[in-house]
Amino acid sequence: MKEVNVLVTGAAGQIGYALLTRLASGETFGSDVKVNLNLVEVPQVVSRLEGSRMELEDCGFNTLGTVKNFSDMNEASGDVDWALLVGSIPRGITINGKKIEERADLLKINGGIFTEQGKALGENAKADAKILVVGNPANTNALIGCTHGNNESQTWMAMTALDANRAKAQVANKCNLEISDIKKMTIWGNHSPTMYPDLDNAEIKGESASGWINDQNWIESDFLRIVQQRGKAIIDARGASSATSAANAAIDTVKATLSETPADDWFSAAVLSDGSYNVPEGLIFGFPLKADANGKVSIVQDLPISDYAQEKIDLTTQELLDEKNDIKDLL
Ligand code: NAX
Repeated sequence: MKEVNVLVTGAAGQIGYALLTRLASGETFGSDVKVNLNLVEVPQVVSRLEGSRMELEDCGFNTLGTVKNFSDMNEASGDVDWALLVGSIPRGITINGKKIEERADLLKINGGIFTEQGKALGENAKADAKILVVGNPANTNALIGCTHGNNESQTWMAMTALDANRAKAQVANKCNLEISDIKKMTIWGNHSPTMYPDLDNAEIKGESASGWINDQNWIESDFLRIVQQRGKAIIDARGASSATSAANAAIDTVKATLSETPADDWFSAAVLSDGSYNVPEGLIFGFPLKADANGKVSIVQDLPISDYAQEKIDLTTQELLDEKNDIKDLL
């Protein structure tokens, strides 16, 4: 059997819990691939991972390989093909007597984590490793990790697939469509309420989604607001943040890069900007992406951007520039 080595940080958290079985079951990498899991947690809770390891064993998956628990990224990151960086310090936690509420503080604390994780992955993970950052603030955490990884053959992404899935679900509900009728959903920019889900370039049965929907008022008010605020709505309803849908989106992102993207579709994630669409170079920015047969990810070029869309893209660009400025001493 072939093997794939997958590292997951924050593995004892709620997204981690929802993610592990789906990574190990054969659903993600295929029924002919053994999945070796390196689970990483902070020292205080690393012992909980033993419970996750036992549960994985009890699932009886043919495709489950080794499961190892770590609190040290250098030890965990050796020969890794995939790293799913889910662990981060949430807003509202109290550290050294101070409640962390400000974005700048949150960015700096997580920046320290992603500096170390980036270095470890750059030095120890495989040359063609892919790294998906889920932990928030995901784009800027990925920028810090990618900078310190300093390994150009590795691919860093921040997750926006959950936002893309949320956008598709809203359109499907509105138009009474199957999810599979909706293709080419792009989330431009930051994984934050400034993200811009693009219905002009999304397609429904081969036509522009905004043309098909033909209700600009719904698109600019209800749709945009619901997608941008969906994370908060789930916290309000559930008393906890999205976990199943976040884990699902991480699996979707991994799968999207395992084979060539179909000609009539693309996928959404944030990658290092190369200046495409006039986004400043050196931001981790949500773009429309395609993977080739070798899993190489590239940005879909030459999409039309309306004045309205450009305004929204400028807003999310500015937020990412501000975040980058907040952590400039970590780069
Ligand atoms: P939990 O608080 O349940 O779990 C986080 C886990 O990370 C904890 O077990 C913690 O011990 C661990 N951790 C913290 N620092 C670590 C480090 N340095 N190394 C290894 N592990 C570490 O949070 P959960 O609900 O699982 O969410 C995880 C992250 O995903 C949060 O930052 C959250 O904001 C983010 N999200 C990102 C989404 C996206 O679309 N990009 C959507 C869902 C989610 O909100």
